[in-house]
Amino acid sequence: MKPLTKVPSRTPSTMLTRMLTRPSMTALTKPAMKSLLRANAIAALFVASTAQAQVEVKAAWVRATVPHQMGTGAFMQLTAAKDTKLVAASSTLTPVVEIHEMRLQDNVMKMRQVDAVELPAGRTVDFEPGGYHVMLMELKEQVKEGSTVPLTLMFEDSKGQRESVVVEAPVRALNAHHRSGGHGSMGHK
Ligand SMILES: [Cu+2]
Repeated sequence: MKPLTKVPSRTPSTMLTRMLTRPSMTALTKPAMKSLLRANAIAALFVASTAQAQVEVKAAWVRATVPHQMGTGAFMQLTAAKDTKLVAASSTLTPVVEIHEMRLQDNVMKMRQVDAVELPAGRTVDFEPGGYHVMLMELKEQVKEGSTVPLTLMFEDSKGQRESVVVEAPVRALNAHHRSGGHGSMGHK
């Protein structure tokens, strides 16, 4: 697949900016996103398979990094129309993207990779600091506030049908929504 955009981009296109201001990001049902995808020569098949997106992605954001920081998290709210799982994530920012869960274990916040996150029908599942997150690893460049990070989320329903949803996640400051135990500056791997 051809990269959506060069990342991090200091000057997201006006189209992206418009999209980002929308409260809801069922991205591929939006005409703007469709034309954006076409403009970037993403395969037509990809658009077709996501035309009736079953998962709504809201409030996606990525935590900004400090220079030389290797990893950061992407956070969002996912609501599936029918029982679905998030099974993979990818980004043009880095080839190494994993789904992680953070939880308290013996009084220590620990992070582990998970194969999938269940999205029961109609229930919003929060990806947030201190919980589930999409981990962007082996970063080559600083992820700066004001830029956006393209994320492709791959979902699979109970019949094994897959669909992907692309979102442009704005980058927010390091301390945004910060909780103790957040791992924005934690080393990884
Ligand atoms: Cu992580």
